[in-house]
Amino acid sequence: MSMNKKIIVGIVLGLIIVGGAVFGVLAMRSNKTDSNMPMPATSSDSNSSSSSASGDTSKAVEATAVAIDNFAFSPQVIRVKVGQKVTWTNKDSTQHSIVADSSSSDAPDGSPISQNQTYSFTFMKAGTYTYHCGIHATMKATVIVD
Ligand SMILES: [Cu+2]
Repeated sequence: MSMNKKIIVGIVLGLIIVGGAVFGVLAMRSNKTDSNMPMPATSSDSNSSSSSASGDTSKAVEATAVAIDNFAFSPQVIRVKVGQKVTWTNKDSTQHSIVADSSSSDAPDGSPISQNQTYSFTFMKAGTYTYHCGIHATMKATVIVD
């Protein structure tokens, strides 16, 4: 390789290194401005999935069977007709019970049931009956009777 070629190669390499450094600085700067851009988007959907403990009554399911599974009533909100019998089946190894929030002869007030046992109650009066587990107060659900 001649002297001139070595100089040219050196200049070219030098330009590549300097150019790379400048490009790198510019890239870092643009990354910094980019990282500031998405900030407003993160605070947009904070309250998208809020539901009350007893369930959204608009999600009522026409059903007369309710499973108690993994410390939850499912479906959480059911809709039945006056005179229909609702049966709860406990799928958990833990005991649960079905107790109306407002004590009344028209509303269920069951004794604890063990795994695979059932409890039934016939609703004879229209109304919205919120209930809970007598053992685990955080387990809540609703029966709408009409
Ligand atoms: Cu329970």
